[in-house]
Amino acid sequence: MSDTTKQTATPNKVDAVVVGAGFAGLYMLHLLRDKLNLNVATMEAADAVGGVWYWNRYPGARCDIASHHYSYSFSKELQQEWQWPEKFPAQPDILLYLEHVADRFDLKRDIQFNTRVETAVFDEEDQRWIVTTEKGETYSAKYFIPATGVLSDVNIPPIKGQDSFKGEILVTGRWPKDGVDFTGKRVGIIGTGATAVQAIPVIAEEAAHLTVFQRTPYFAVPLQNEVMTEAEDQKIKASYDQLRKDARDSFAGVTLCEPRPSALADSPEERKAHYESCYKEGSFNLWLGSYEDLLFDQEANETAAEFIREKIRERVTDREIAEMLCPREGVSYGTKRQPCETGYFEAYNRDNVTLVDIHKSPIEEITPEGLRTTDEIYELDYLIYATGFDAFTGSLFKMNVTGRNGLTLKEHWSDGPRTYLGLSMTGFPNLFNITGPQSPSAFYNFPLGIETHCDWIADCISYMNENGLATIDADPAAEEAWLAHTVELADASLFPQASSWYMGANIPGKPRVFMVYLGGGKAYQEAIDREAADKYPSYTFVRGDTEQMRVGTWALSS
Ligand code: NA7
Repeated sequence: MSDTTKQTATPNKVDAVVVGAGFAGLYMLHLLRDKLNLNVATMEAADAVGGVWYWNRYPGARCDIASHHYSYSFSKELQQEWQWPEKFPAQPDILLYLEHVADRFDLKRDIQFNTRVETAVFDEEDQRWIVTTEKGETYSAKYFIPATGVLSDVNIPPIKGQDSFKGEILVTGRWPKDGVDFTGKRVGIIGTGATAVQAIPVIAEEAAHLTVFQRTPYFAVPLQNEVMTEAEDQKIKASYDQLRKDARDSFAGVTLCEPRPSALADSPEERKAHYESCYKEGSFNLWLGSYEDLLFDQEANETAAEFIREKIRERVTDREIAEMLCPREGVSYGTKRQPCETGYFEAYNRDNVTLVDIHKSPIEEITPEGLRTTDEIYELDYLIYATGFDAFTGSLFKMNVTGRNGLTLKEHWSDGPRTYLGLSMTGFPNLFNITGPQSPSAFYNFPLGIETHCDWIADCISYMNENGLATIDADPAAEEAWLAHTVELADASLFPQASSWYMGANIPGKPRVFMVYLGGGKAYQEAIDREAADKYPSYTFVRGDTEQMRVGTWALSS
């Protein structure tokens, strides 16, 4: 238990506090303010909208889901008027889009920028959340809605000598707003996950020399990005309703190749042809659209793994480097998030790129001049940490969330996240998660997953306000059952094998548990719709003083 309540003067009273102004925060604010007529305070640590797309400005940053899918569906006008320049959106274009959305729906006037939430404590007496910010302001809110994203708390592993470096240390997830000029510079990068795979080929073009410090090789697959033609854009826009319907009916909220039943049932020739066509389609088609048993059967998985290793060997000219880039036999493909790449493997054919195996020769320390492994010293002007995130839980814990009876979220989740439907936690009334752990989350197209959650939350709040209800809290048995269900789904797959951020295994000391609901978007939507249609049978409501309630006029069905 902890006492994190700040004693302050009269708090600002609002209906809801939303934290974050990325895809989730913007849409949540829009719904609560403009559809339910609630008084909403939105806090954002950055000086502008964008969330993860504000912070991740590193060279080559791009979304691996196609532009027309990776966008809001709630406004048909917005869908039709926005023009995506490329098939897969680059970070600056996503940021422009979110700026446009914020302006178009007049959202900025209710966002407090440069404001970081420090504590959020449920006040039992008033049945409200008391939220404090680093600036010392206090808010009293009926609803507390973190929209902080799954990948926002950056992981910066402590390395001996870090502070002694005379060059500049850069972190991909906190990239300088004005960019960095690597011309003529010696650059080092730690990490070869999805972020580094995007950054490496771009930085290699600019830097005098790039040294890549790789601990684990990844099964990366081409993104297959291209310029969006006017004709293609118009064609998609003409059938947008169908595209969204198909996406919502799919596993991952985005239409991919139709997976065949089993990699082992096809002949080697059929399988190779199918893998080739998925590889050519790019993005997540090979990973999630090739075979249904790929992520559940080790032998099936190995056929895809070997197909990708062969591609790496074809694309990398130096035999030894090619083998260093190939995940070894027995390592499952796709149990860590599949990076999508553009010219990644070819970058290692350049004379100005060096690959260092830090699994074999670990980093010993950072020195004033560069980085020293057990084998060698590398002199550097810049050292980039592409070392990922404390995913799912990091940003929530940093807000020091405390529920009923002084129970902190950190304590409630000491063995890993436990939620009901990924939306609520027992003992944390009126707090709603958006695309957090135990929802389809990172296995679902985020903008659509965000809309699904925000619509459900807005509908629930509307129901509460119409019925004079003060609090909603998930029943412990429902939370327990949902936890068991998510674990059971994960255990049937190969995912728990990997030391991935899905498992919390990239952060030392974090409980090792798979954090995503693996039942797919459609099954998930049915589960949360049923809960709402049956009037929230797995929750307990407390009736409140109706004078304090505002009555929403909007419902999902309208
Ligand atoms: P990831 O996928 O977590 O990758 C982080 C990389 O950094 C990975 O290669 C790690 O090696 C490496 N790493 C992490 N800590 C260390 C230490 N201490 N020493 C050496 N190397 C280290 O993060 P990304 O930012 O690339 O991608 C995260 C998600 O963002 C991505 O999946 C997309 O959804 C968007 P490891 O594999 O752990 O051996």
